[in-house]
Amino acid sequence: PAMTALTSASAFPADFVFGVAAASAQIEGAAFEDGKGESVWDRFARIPGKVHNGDTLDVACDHYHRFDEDFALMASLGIKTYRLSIAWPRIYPNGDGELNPKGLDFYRRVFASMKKHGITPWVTLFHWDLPQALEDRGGWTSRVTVDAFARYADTVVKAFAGDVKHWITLNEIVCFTLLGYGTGTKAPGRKENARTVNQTYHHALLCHGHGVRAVRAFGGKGAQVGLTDNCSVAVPVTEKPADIAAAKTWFIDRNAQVLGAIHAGRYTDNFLKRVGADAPDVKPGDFDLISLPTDFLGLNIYSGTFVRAGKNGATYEALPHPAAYPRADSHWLRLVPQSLYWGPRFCHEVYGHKAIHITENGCGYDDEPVVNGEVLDLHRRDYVRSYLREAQRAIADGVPVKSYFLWSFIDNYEWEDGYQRRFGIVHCDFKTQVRTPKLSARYYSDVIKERRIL
Ligand code: PNW
Repeated sequence: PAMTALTSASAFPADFVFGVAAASAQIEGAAFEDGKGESVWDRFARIPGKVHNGDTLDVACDHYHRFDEDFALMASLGIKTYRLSIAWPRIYPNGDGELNPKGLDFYRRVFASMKKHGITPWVTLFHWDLPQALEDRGGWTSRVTVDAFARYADTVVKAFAGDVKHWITLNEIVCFTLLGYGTGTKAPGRKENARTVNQTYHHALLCHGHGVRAVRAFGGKGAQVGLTDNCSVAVPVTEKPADIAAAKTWFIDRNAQVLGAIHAGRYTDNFLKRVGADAPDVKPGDFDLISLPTDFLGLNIYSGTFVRAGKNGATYEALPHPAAYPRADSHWLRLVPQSLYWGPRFCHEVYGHKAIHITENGCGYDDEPVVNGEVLDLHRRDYVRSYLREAQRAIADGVPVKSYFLWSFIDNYEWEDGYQRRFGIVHCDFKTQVRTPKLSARYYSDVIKERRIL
């Protein structure tokens, strides 16, 4: 018999969106051009020992000057949807105060170029590049930042309502709060107490609310808005009911501060009990803003934690990954494709989201040389393929996963790991700025064209 029949490769729904994602600070460069203000990352990168190799964001992929070329390449690969972020310090160099018209001009040119190349933008309002001037006034520990964000969000949504229909308020609250103000591994690199850190979360939640409010007020007809969260994903060790129930309880506990609070319209009793005297200050009306209805939930999912039913009366047991468990080069990036099933499924079951977008998924490696004009990143091809299969399994089980954005289009500034850690499906030579599609770009391009796993 002919062996050409397709067996396991089922198609994605007709309206499923495939895209790629990136963030302003990581790709644009031009860190001090056309009136852009300093961001906390511009400052942090210059503190010795904070970023691998002392890499700065000054040039990055020089996307600021090469966006048209980048969109042409994207279009040639059949990529029709691109998630980007707007750099707050380009629009308001001091966070609030005077508007920088050249900042708006830049994104106007970006959206025009995308339109020309048939690419639809999905826009994140804040992807970690806080204006340093606001940090100097307290940063995320202060409500000054909330007021400034409200104004920034209004300005951006008003300016680009005609270009953008999908808005993401904030990217990964935990990364710029806990990691920026608690552990200090990300900008601004502060090490504050638990109470202060909880307050930064609360301010971030308020900004999310202001983002939703801004899109409702100025986004125009058909505009959609949601948060992108990197929720902690629990994967049951077996798919027996007891392990699934344990995983779900761990998931609810671990995500109480952001997703749980937004959903409940207040901090839950469990959460308040856990944080005790370190609970954030909440002003009357805060949660009216924070829990404004959204249109979707964005999830950045790279990995997951295995959980099983607890012993001796414990509800659950979360397991550390043993050293031998496969991972990418980022220490936190264990290869757990089932996270793309259980993450969306638990979000859907627990919070009832009607549309879930995978706003990031991908993997980073340090050593990916170009050989005969191609990076043979079979590791990334395997990663994408195995995670996509789990997204498909979620869809088959009735979980409303509506899109998949691969992180990232091009190798870029991987925060404290600098330029060494490569997440792109397109290789970037940071000396020459030459772009070279990797094997995974060809693979993903075929998947998008055929709309099924290949
Ligand atoms: C995300 N973790 O960061 C960010 O949204 C991107 O800007 C970043 O480049 C990408 O993923 C790859 O790192 C994360 O510790 C940082 O689990 C840390 C974690 C997860 C995501």
